[in-house]
Amino acid sequence: MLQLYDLFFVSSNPHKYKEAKKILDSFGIKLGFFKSELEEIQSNSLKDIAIHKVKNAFSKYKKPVIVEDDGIFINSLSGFPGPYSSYVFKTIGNKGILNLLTTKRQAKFVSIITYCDKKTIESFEGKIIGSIANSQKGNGWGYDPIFIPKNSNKTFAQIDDKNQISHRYKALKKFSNWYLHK
Ligand code: ITT
Repeated sequence: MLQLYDLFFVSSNPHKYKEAKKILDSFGIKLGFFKSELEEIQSNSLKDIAIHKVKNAFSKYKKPVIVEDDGIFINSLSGFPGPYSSYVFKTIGNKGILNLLTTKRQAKFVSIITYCDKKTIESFEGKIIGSIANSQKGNGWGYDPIFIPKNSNKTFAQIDDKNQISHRYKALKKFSNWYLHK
């Protein structure tokens, strides 16, 4: 069973896995899933957080793994919540974010994908620029109902092609290029 997969996504968040699996399928890479809450350090750097998480994941499963750390960075809030996006989502949520904002609504979503096997650790970054909606729109997970990618008037929760444009897609595309040629 386990050998059906090339590598494993380790995360507490099945939504992230489902999207990552679809994206990697399109590049011919078979991604399995270990649902696990990994040790998360506090840091201003998504990459440092992801590297810590991936070492924890590899030592747990002893198989090639990837982890992902994401952050939504809001310009008018000096990049908040950034690396604290998970905690902020669990505490004040989308409603709390909307209450903090006035007219300036530019934001970006960033994904760091970090791979680890016996020999290597490598990180890949994907970014998408956009803005925060005036209210929640659509039924997506996480910040999807409030994030509008640039050149669209719909939120991530309302569009069909999220997996072809997202921060996750861009990071995984870079990862795939590297992985398939290593
Ligand atoms: P891990 O176990 O993999 O760490 P997590 O959900 O805590 O899962 P992150 O820390 O990477 O993951 O995510 C930061 C927050 O951003 C978290 O609340 C996610 O739900 C949210 N998020 C990440 N990617 C998203 C996306 O594509 N759309 C909506 N919300 C997203």
